[in-house]
Amino acid sequence: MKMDVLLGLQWGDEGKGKVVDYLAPKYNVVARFQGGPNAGHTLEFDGIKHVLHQIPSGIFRENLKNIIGNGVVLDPVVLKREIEGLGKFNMSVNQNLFISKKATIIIPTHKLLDAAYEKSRGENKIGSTLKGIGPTYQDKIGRVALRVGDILSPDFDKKYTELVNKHKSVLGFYEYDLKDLPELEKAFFDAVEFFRGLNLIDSEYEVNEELSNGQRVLAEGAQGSLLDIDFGSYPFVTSSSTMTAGACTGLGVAPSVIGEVFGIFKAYCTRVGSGPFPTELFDEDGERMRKEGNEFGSTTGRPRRCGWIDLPALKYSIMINGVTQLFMMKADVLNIFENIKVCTHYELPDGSKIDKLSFEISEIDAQPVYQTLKGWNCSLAEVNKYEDMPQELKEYVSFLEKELNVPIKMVSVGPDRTQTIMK
Ligand code: 2SA
Ligand code: MG
Repeated sequence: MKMDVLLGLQWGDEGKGKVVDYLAPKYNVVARFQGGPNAGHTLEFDGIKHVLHQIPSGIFRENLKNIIGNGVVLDPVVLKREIEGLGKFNMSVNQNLFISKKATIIIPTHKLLDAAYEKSRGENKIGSTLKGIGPTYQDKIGRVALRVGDILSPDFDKKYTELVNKHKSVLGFYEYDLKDLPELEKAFFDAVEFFRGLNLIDSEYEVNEELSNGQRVLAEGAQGSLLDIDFGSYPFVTSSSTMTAGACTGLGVAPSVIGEVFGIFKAYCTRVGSGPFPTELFDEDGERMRKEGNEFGSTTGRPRRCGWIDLPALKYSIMINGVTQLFMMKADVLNIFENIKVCTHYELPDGSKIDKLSFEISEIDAQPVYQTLKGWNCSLAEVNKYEDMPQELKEYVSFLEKELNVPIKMVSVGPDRTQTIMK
């Protein structure tokens, strides 16, 4: 069996959680491969909204294994809270949640370092979620991090103290106040105790064995391709590989095993945090998108920046990920617009046009060049199948398919599971 991969093609918050939950009945395993509690995957069904941060979005479907892979950075405190939260819905998470012993652990001082680094950047802050993501990946690559398997070792406290002492010296350099640390450490060690009772496994064997046994595996990406550590608008990126290749390293699966690559994008664009965003709207239209789309960070509550769809950026994401199917989300948010703009190129200060995200693009004042399409400007509440979609929406979909050269197989017309149109 091949492993399918589902990714966000923009700056995150494309609606990946909803799609994973929708597709989950077709799969036996859903696995997260990168990121950590910076993610906020929102799912809605039976009138209840759920936000998942570290647990894969297949958790609400019965008889489905959910795996947190080695590429993830995991905060035990957040995980404990998430599992306890699901307990309220009678979810016996422990039966179908499995965690890689090779995943990296976020410790309290990683969060303090995240805050200290952000503060030191002044005007140039990344807009990090302050969940400790960057400093934890930094320690992983620096070969000093703690991994999930380490919590089972009798040396865990010693290893922890060694790492904390390193962090304290850096925090001292930044003159960072450590007054909150004892309280954070208490919660951390409580959560580590809880963690020891979870299913800690060598997930690369689990995933590969499931595939060999003919089971269907879906890899669930977090954040988006334009936040990728290599290909995003560096340094305004997250610290993990958010692309298809990241699913291979983050789960221990060979590239030849990748099957379909589902690219999720919004019918417009949002970004939370700093960094270039060529189609960003600072006017009334941007405000209307934010309000209609409820565009506020599901982890931090920060207002998201909003703008029109950006085709050069989407083409880039499709290229680096090898996307085979596109899913367009939040079409209903554009119901309110008479006209819809699509950025087809960027114009450079010398008047030339490009449609590539070159190394220099973020340094240059690239202005979006738009093509205007007629909006459908009506409710999509009664739309249950593709044929029922207003003509202008069908034309928007065909226009994008032609430009992007990949079929759009799903159009989401509302947050609920049921508001999903397959083509
Ligand atoms: P970090 O915390 O080091 O990964 O931040 C680095 C950049 O990556 C962005 N980032 C995100 N962008 C969109 N959505 C994310 N998840 C949450 C959500 C975010 C939230 O689902 O809404 O609630 O604010 C996410 N996670 C990281 C971040 O904004 C920085 O630009
Ligand atoms: Mg999100």
